[in-house]
Amino acid sequence: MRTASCVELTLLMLLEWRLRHGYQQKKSMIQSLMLGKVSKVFLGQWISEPEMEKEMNDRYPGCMAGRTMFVIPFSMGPIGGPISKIGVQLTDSNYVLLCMKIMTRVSPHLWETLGDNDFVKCVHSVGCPRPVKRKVMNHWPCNPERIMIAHRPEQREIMSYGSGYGGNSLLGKKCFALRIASVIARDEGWLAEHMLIMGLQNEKTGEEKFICAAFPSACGKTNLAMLEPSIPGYKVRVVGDDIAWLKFDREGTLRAINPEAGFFGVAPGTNFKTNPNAMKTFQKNSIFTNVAETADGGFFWEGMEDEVDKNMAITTWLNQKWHIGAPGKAAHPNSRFTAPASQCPIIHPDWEKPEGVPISAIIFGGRRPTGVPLVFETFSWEHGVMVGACVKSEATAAAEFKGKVIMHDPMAMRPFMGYNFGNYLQHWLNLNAKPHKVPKIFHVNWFRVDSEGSFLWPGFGDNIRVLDWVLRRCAGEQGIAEKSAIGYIPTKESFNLTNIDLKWDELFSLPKPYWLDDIRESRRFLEDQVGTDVPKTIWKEIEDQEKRIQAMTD
Ligand code: TSX
Ligand code: MN
Repeated sequence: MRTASCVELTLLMLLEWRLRHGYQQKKSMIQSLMLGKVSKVFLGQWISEPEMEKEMNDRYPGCMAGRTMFVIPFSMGPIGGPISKIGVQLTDSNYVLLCMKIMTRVSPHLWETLGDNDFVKCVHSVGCPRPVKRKVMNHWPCNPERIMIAHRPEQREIMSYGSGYGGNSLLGKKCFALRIASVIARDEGWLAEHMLIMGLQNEKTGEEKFICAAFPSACGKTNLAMLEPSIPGYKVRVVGDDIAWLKFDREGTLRAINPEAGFFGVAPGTNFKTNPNAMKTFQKNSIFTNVAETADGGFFWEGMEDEVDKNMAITTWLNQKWHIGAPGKAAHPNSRFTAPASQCPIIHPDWEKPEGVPISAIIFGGRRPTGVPLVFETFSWEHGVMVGACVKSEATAAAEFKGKVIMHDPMAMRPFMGYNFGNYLQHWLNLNAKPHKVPKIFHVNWFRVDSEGSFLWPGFGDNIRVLDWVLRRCAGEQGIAEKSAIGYIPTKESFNLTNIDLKWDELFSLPKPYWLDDIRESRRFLEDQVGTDVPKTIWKEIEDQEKRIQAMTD
């Protein structure tokens, strides 16, 4: 039993609550903690220890009865590395065990170095004791009505009940490497972020630069991490596609490791055109979840229509007979591949380097159909942190909304924040100090459309042109950028446009009314959701940006 106190609080993720109650709550996370009830704020839900205790006692006693419990010792990051951390997961799911063996470094040798309290404690149960009372669908034991994913950040503990799927059951990933790790990182002076890591080597000079990029879901982060450039000039290699742990070394260089050992990627949309390297990665030793199956035992999902015989008999993820062109979906939209990173043809040779790779640029982005240009460079670290705090993206609509909505997803961390978002922003700001050489911060948008709704930018392999400009800015190249109200914008002459036809002016236009509305809406978001915890520096950046926009010529 633990005693209750105001600081001992539990971060709760109740699935149904996630998106629903967002904009109503006017209190900051800290204020709502005092109410002693679960607060339904947008940036994470919190519950008091005694109430948590009650919820747990309601679920866990006897929850694994009749099942095999597995004990999984795992390392996030290369075993023994200076940035790596150890976890132990208990689970009654063999699916979770198999996925954890791909996604993390599972080794019995971890017991040899493990102390009493230097590991993250992860407990998981599908919440389906035997003999089962309900019908188990498709051999998939779970308890969806009672799902509860809880974190005790101070105790470095994770408790997951009722789900047997993905991020809610593979506790090393979102729960540990983002929610718990962001709290450890705050305490220890580093960052745990929802970012890809990739290397770009200049083929002429041999010089290589590494970048990190954070995007909300449905922006193609995995596709970007494994980019096949459409033009010569760079060799692209992936270090990680989802999570980065970033730490300044003694020289003040920011270094990143990928704490994971595999890719847990969204399957639909992945094919030999959009991501050939992912396709080659999961041809063996991989697990597919909620995808469809072809009659010859292969995998299938939406987006693979050109890669499978059109007469092929297919069984959907719900075990129904189906064929290409038939109504309905073959695979669940959130179906996944789970594949070892080591099998990726463009995995970086240094991807397991214990001290990480040096980061030259941080890129934020979102799915922004209107107003937001292809790329801009922020004015400073502080301006970049503000831009990151205001990241928004078009999301597939929640049940109560019609069509698509633009949702805030600050730093792409909205569902993964382990502590107060205002304090998190202050922690970012504090890193710009003494020996630290902070990287430049950029914002990209691959998804701007014209008045007919057609994409203005070809995306995919052509994104290398954007990264080329980013790296040239990092190298200090002058005369390739122009100052605007929101940041530095590339000059058309400097940008590599060989063999593409573009509506450049439309792609980079900055409509004054749009941007005025945007900055005011962002201010309202921070006021409503973070309140008095927003750092003064961020308010100053917002004010300055509004003034710059006001001064724009219409
Ligand atoms: O992943 C994407 N990226 C990043 C690639 C490195 N997608 C897929 C998003 C869903 C996960 C993109 N979709 C990208 C992109 O850069 N851009 C777009 C939009 C787009 C879609 C199709 C075309 C052009 C742009 N063109 C044709 O289909 C011919
Ligand atoms: Mn992710």
